[in-house]
This record gives sequence, structure tokens and C-alpha cells, in this order.
Amino acid sequence: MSGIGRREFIGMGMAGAAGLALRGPLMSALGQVAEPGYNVLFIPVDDLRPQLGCYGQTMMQTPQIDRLAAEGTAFTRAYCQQAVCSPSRTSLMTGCRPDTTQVWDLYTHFRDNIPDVATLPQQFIANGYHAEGMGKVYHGGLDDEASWSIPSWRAKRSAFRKPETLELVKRLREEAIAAGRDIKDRRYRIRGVPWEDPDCEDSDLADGATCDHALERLAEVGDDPFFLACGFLKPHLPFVAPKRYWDLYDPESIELADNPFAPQDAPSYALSNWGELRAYHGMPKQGPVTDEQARTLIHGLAEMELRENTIVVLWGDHGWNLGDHGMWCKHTNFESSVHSPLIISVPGQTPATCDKLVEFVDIYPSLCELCGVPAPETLEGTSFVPLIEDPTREWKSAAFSQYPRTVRGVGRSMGYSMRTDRYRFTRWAIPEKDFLEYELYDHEVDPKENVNVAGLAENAALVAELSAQMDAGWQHGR
Ligand SMILES: [Ca+2]
Repeated sequence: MSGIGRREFIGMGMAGAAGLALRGPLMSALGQVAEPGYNVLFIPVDDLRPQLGCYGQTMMQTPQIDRLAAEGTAFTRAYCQQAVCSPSRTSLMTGCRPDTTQVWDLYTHFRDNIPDVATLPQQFIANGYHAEGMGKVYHGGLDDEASWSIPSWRAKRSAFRKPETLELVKRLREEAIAAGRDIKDRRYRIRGVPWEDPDCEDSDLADGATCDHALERLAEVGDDPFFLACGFLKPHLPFVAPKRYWDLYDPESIELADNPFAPQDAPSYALSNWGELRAYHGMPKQGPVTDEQARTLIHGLAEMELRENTIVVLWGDHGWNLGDHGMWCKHTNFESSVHSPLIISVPGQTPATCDKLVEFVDIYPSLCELCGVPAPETLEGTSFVPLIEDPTREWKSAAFSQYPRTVRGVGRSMGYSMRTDRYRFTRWAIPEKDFLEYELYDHEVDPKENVNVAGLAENAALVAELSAQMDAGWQHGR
């Protein structure tokens, strides 16, 4: 970028968000010369809860993600729109909320419902970018051809490495087949053990191989600006990481959730029975491999002199319960499920931690604004670029998430949840059955959401007020 420093540019853009959206970073200070926009390195991380050093979790050793955060903006209150892989990723990649994508499960492809939507990388391709996807970007089996300039890439690696695990998986498979089960049916998939610590190289496992592939591709990028999505599978179950990463942690020193109980007065269906983990043998702990992959990628960018023109954005697709409320995995509307890591680093920006409420649907319009790519009118989020410049400014008043649940004996309900500065408010309704229940957690005194205070008489007016705010929806969240 000539004629204007990146820092000046960022400052200029932030001073008037609309101006930046119109001018984009493609123009010089004179407004004449179009230059290639920023590259984007886009790093989805599967099931990464904000348990990172840069979020104050000193137990974790995540120095490289912390370094990325130290160079960029770490959003400490970022929320996914639905706490499970495909609905969350689909929402983020289309810039639309789950009720628009109508993807609330792990089986529906968004093209079946919104066939003409321009996904985030697709919009970049339409504006001169080369977009590649590798590793897990969309949920498995739900890739989207139109999103990539060349077919997406996945590492071919076994999920496990240890001979005894491979033997166990083989035996379970044989037993299932002998019992007449179709093991290709998702319900009967053989999952094996929940964790493993093989003594192997990073590249022997899928994430290491994906990282290597990303570095190879970065070395070969052409003249067009790139949008490179490099999705990591870990720390999603099964927790498999090379032994040396496990050895960084003393099991005795690992802190356990201090609220391993259901919230007081919360409806039982609000909780998850964490069937995802129960499908494995044994019990889990957390492996830290992702940090190392992020380091290698970002280091590679620096070596190739791409870092100074590349925006890096790292996000976990949702939170994860590590025994919180007695649950494991995600699949709920609680803070521990929807609160997710989001870090963006824009060259030349002033590093900051930002505690304003942001949503994953905001990522699409933000990257558009930063890269001078026009944002489609269908987007249902708000660019958080102004927060990169001024992390303390006034911002949106609520973040919205949702999760469907069957209420026993009543029917299927979509639980809508709203995080405001102070409260988490969740509403479960089945209008045709005259069913309506609320959850209300006051984060000022109950940050772990241990007591549902929606039913207290003194909170009746507050519940009505929050309910009205929820009805007004995300469009009125600012
Ligand atoms: Ca996930």
C-alpha cells in the first residue's frame, strides 16, 4: 500500500465507518490508485472455548494465539448464533442468522434453503480474490463448491495413531457389523476413544497436515489477493494430540469446573445430556494442539513477507462445557456454550482487548469493510470495524443465539437467547401449546449462570422488558 501508512489508513477508515466502506482500502490517499486489498487468513477452530491465555485463563499454555491477540483485537464477549458446528459455521459463512439459513442441525445444507446466497469467500472471489478452503471450514459432508476458487482440501489422516486404539476401533466396527448395524449411518458411527496421546509428529495428524498444506499454498499464491481458510479440527473430540503437548500439563494442576450442577430453577430441557461425548469410551481432557498450528501458520506468513498485508482472524465455532452445569460439549443456550473466542489482527492496528458484544454474523461484514469488498444486502450482522479503532465506543446492546430443544410431553421449542451487557435472557415458547418459559441470569452477581431468577416477582418488569427487546430482534440491537 503506497501513499498512506496502514495505521493512518485504519485510522482514516475508522473515523468514518461509512467512508471506509465506500472507499475501501483499495484506494490511495489521493483516491485514485486501486491496489490489491488485504489478504485474509481465516482460521476456524473446532470447539475451541475461550480458554486461552489471552482471555485470562492462565492454566492454558497458548502463547502463539496470545501473541496474535496481542497484535490485534481480542473480543472477550463474542457470541456464536447457535452452539453446534454446522448451524454456527453456516451462519458465519453466509452472514445470515440460523432462522434465515434454516440450518439448525448437522444435516441440512444451506443451499437447499437459500440457494443463491453469496458466502463470505464467494463474495471475495466475485471481487477479485482467490479463495481456498482447507481442513474443516464447513461442517463435514456439507462443503460448498461455490465458496472456493479451487476444490477444498482435507488431510487424509486417521483420527487415531496408537495401535491399541486402532485395534479397538476395528473390533467395535466388526462387532457392529456382526450385529447387523449400518455403520455408515450417523447413529451407529464408530467413534473410538475420547482422547489419545500418540508419540508422533504434528503432520501425522490431520491438523498438522492441514497446516503444512496451508504453508505450501501460501508460498504459491499468485498476484490476486487471497482469502485462505484454514480450519483446524482440534480441540474437537476426540482429543488427540501428539504426546509432547499433553506433557505440557500436569493433570493434578488442571482446574475443574466449580459449578458442576444444573442452574437453580432452570428448566431441565435447557441442559444438554452431552450425548456427543457419551458416544465415546472413557473420559476427556483438553489438548492444546491448536496453538502450535496457529503459530506455524502465522510464522509462515511472516517468513513469506505476507503478514504486513494480511488480516488474520481466528474464531472457535462455539463454546464448550467442560463440566459446567454438569455438562460436557455444547448444544445449549448457556454462556458456556455460546461464548466463543474471536481474535482479529489487522496490519498496523492498535492492539486492544474489546469487551463489547459482538456476534459471529458480524465477521462477514467486517472483513468486507476491511478489504473493500461490497457487503451483500442480505447480511444480518454489523461490521465491528469501528471497534477495532475504538474498542470502548458505544456498541450493540444485545447478542442473539438460539437452540432447539424438545420439551418432554409438550413438543419442539426453539429457545432464543439474548446476551445484554448485564443479563442472559432465554425464552422457550411453543405458542400453539400455550407453552412459555424463561431463563434469566444476572451476570453482575452470577457470571456462571447458576441461578435462574426469571421467576422472581421482583423481576417481572425486567423479564417483560427483555422479552420486548428480544421481540424487536437483532435489527434493534444497537
Ligand atoms: Ca464445533
